[in-house]
Amino acid sequence: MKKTGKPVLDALSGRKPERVPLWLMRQAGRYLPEYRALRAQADNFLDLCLHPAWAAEITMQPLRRFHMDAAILFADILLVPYAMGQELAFKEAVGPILNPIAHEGDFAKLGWDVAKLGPVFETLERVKTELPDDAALLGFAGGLWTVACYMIEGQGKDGFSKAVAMAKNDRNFLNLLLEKLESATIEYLGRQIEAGAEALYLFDSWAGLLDEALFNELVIAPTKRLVTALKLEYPEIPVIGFPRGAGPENCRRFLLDTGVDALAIDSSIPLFFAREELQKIKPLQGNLDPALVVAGGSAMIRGATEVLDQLAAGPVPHIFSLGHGILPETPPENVAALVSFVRSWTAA
Ligand code: 1CP
Repeated sequence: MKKTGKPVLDALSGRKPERVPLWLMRQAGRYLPEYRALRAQADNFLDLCLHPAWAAEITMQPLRRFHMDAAILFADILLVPYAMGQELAFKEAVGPILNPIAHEGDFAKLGWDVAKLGPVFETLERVKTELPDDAALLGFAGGLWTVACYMIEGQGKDGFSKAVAMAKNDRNFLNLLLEKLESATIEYLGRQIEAGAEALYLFDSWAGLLDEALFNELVIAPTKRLVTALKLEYPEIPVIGFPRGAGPENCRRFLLDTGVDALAIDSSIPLFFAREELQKIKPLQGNLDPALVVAGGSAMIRGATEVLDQLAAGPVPHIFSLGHGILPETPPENVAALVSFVRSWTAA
């Protein structure tokens, strides 16, 4: 098979690239002063996402500063509910606030107007023209369960108890919502591919709230349907799944059953399990603890060395990244030190 010249895409198709591919989850954003400067010019975060010149610039910022092997579209998982007509605002120091969907009456009001996301596709088209030849362009969406959590709860919340209660007691309603999210997300991701996304990322950040049976029904099954639909039309576009907090065994079944091309693992997955049980199935991405990049110094280098020695030294390609998003308080110079360390690492 021909190499693509893009280490991330080579790794995702199972070919071992010349160097360990590297990008960091949530690499664009608040820890970068150049992001904060642009953010200050916009009235609110939604405007920033829907302004292609700004969003393209923010997507490129981490690549200008550090030698990353991928750019990830600057947008948010909550743009899907926005295009469904759910009221959405991002409040400073609070986070996203949505008008919660509590019963069928609220549900009936939801539509789907993909044209509202036209600026997102334009962002991808712009980034495509600026991207270095060796960097891959990643599109993304939220996992259906995670997006449903925010739609039901109306905000980010520890435990998402209303959504979890609905998962246990009011499945008809939740199933309707997931079906609607599924068709919307398939169209949204297809349009991202048409606009230039070369691989897709599915953030199921709240997958860890579900027990095994609910994880099967609300994470594995919908992800499988999503991946199957996308592969039917775009068989060459790889998909990375991120069922955060799911735990080792659920991750294994996710990787076996959903059809994703690679699994992003969070920092709680033991490296030994990752290497022996998960990497034997498909390539992995991860999983340095983001807190170690805040700490920097020898703790960060020790953590990165462990990840590389365990996951990047063997025959299966590995994408080096974090176990969750980079934290806003991360010093950019620590990111620079991490990138240069990963670039200089060679298997012992
Ligand atoms: O004021 C600001 O600057 C807003 C902060 C911010 C940013 C920079 C939000 C609000 N979203 C984003 C961008 C974003 N979100 C990206 C762009 C690419 C990048 O940063 O590199 C991506 C991929 C996301 C994905 C996202 N949004 C997730 C999944 C990943 C994860 O972190 O688990 C989730 C859960 C969201 C919801 C969301 N949007 C914003 C916030 C603060 C949150 C989390 C709220 C909560 O804690 O529940």
